[in-house]
Amino acid sequence: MEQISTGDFVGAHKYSNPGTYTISYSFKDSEGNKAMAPPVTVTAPDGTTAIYSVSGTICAGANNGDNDCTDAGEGPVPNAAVYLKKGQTIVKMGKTDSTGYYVIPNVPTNSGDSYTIVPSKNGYSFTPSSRAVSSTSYTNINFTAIVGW
Ligand SMILES: [Ca+2]
Repeated sequence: MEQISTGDFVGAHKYSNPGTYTISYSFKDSEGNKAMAPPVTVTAPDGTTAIYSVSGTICAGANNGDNDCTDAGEGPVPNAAVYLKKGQTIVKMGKTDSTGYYVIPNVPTNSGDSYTIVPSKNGYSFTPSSRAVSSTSYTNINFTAIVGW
């Protein structure tokens, strides 16, 4: 129960637990006259929780999707930047190691959040240029790097 004493109705309430809440408004003027607005139901979503690590490989030449760059025709692309984006916003960044593997740990997610992974390295273009990531698809986010662009 919160009370906002006077003036225009401007209020905020933070729910610390997810769930569905009913908000009721009542108003009282200086003479004690009361009025009540119809209740409103709101849903507070799950809080931000770090639940997964996004990972994959960036290989030159080919990338057969088995999360390494050691198959015939494949070669690792080390030190490529890997951006985790939500819309146009970069949320986190990783980098490929000497084997072409990258991992971005502790990706914050609410249910329904979706991200993209966008790789970048001077002198290369990537196929595909970005890939979607979700809470059900976050490993083997692999790319093939092509010299030049
Ligand atoms: Ca491979």
